[in-house]
Parts: sequence; C-alpha cells; structure tokens
Amino acid sequence: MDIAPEPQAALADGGAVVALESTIITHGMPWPQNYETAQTVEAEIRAAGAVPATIAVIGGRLQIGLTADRLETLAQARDVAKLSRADMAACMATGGTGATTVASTMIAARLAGIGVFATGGIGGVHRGAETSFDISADLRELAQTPVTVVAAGAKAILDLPKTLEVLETLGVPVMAYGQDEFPAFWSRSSGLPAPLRMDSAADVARAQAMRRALGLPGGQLVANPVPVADEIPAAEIGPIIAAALDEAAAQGIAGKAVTPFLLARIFELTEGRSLTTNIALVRHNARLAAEIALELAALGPMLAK
Ligand code: PSU
Ligand code: MN
Repeated sequence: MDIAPEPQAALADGGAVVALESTIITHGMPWPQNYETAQTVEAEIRAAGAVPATIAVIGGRLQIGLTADRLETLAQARDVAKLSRADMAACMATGGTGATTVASTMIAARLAGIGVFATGGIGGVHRGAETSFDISADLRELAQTPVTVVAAGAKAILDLPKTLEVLETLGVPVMAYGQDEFPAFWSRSSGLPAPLRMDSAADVARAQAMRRALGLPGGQLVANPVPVADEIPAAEIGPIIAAALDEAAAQGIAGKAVTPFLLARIFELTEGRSLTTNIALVRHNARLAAEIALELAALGPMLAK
C-alpha cells in the first residue's frame, strides 16, 4: 500500500482525511467530466479543511491518494477492471490495475486508518434480485468494515425497499441527513422513511465512535439528499430508469456490467442531465464527509479509526 504524502502527513497528525472511490471515475461517468469531477471533489474536501485520498490499485499496489497525473490516466483509460471485495487481492497479486468500488474503497480506507468516505450512491439490491440474486457487495461491506460512507442514498436504479431491508438485516445504520425520508440519488425523495435521521456531522461521528465502543463491527450509511436546485424529481427520472432497465434486460446485461450500463444509458436518455445531478450530489457528499472527518479527528485518534 502506498499512501500519498498529503494524506500520510494528515493521518500521522491525527488530521481529517476523506477517502474517495475510483469506480465512479472509470465506470460511473464519461470522460472528461469524470476527471473534472474527481478534481473538483478533491478541491471541495480541501476547501472544507480536510485532505482527500482517492483510492485505486495501480500496477499491483494499493494507492491511497492519487497524483493529478495518475487520476487523469485512470479517467482516460478504457477497460479498467472494476474491483470489488472479491477482485482486489487477485488484481494486486498479478500486478494489475483497477478502480475500487464502495466495498473495496472501504477496505482500503480502513487499512489506511481513514474513517469516512464520500461517493455518489452505493450499490444495493437490484430490481428482480429475487430471480437474479444481484445484491451489491457494498451492503455486506457496510456491515463489516468500520467506515462511515456518505452517499445520496442508493442509486435509484435499484430496488430501494429491498436495499433498506437487507441493510437492516445486516445491522447497518442508515441515517438520512437533515430529512426523514431516504433519498433516491437523483431525487431527494423515495417515498420511504429512513430508519434513522441525523442533523449534524458531530452526531454522525459520535455514532461511529459509539459503535466502536460497543464492539460493533461495520460502518454506517449517511444518506445525504441531493441539493434542491440540482435534483431530478422522482416522477421525471422514474420512466427513464424503467426504460434503461428494459434495455438492460433485453440485451442480457448481467453482473458487474449492470450498474455502468444503466448509468450510461440514463445519461443518454436525460441528455446529460443525470450527470449534472450526479456531479452536484457527489460534491455535496464530499463537503459533508469533510465535516464528519473533522469531527472524527476531534474525537481523537482512538475513536477516529
Ligand atoms: N455511485 C455512482 N456511480 C458509480 C458507483 C456508485 O454515482 O459508478 C459504483 C460504486 O463503485 C459502487 C458500484 O460500489 O457502482 C456498485 O456496483 P455493483 O452494483 O456492481 O456492486
Ligand atoms: Mn451486482
């Protein structure tokens, strides 16, 4: 594992660090917006007084923090592997390069001693999971790896009620931030009440510390609704998601390809509007994650990890 100088110094000093994933760059957004967004998100975190650490596997080494050059190379690369919990070790053992998902970024963050991670939306239970069994490894990771993940809910392409049920079964705290409803990625509203609600970064940090004190493994999901000005209301995005899902089914898209296919198709069907919203919500999540990182740092090194 290589920790870049900036996060290395911050971690040694008990400072605030926010982990960032790289699958959102390689599989979640098109070039060049993916690179611009990755840089803007890092800038948001710095402006809030914390240090960003974008995570990826490059040439067999786990990188905690990427230089602008490496970030750009990754953003432009085609056919980069999407590494989840199952793929990470094999990729590293064979000297490979790949982008980390929510699950593998959490694993890397924990190894580096980073307690909080910002992304767009986590993976979850796909619609039709009762026959496909497609349930993201992100859910089980939240149950076992002690990192607080800030996301705009689970991606609305998923079956949100089933995703919440599985998170409950796994004992993962799901906290809507500043509202009672569980947000739905591009939309603020899902029609589903969130299991928990938090209204301050300090409470989120204390809850993570309290889990540790209680000897509970795992992290927490902070579901931060997209800002009002940037949302696509559920009534508008709903039919577009349905059309993209029909196409995925007709083309037999399965496994790891499902999420990237749907995101790319929804981008086309909304003529780019879904991407504008996605960028806005990731930036918003990065700002909240930075606040949480500062609160975790204030709780002291024993509790921050
Ligand atoms: N959120 C986004 N865009 C993405 C993803 C999340 O806004 O591309 C990625 C994350 O890396 C997440 C992954 O972990 O999609 C989930 O993939 P799957 O459903 O195959 O587990
Ligand atoms: Mn899957």
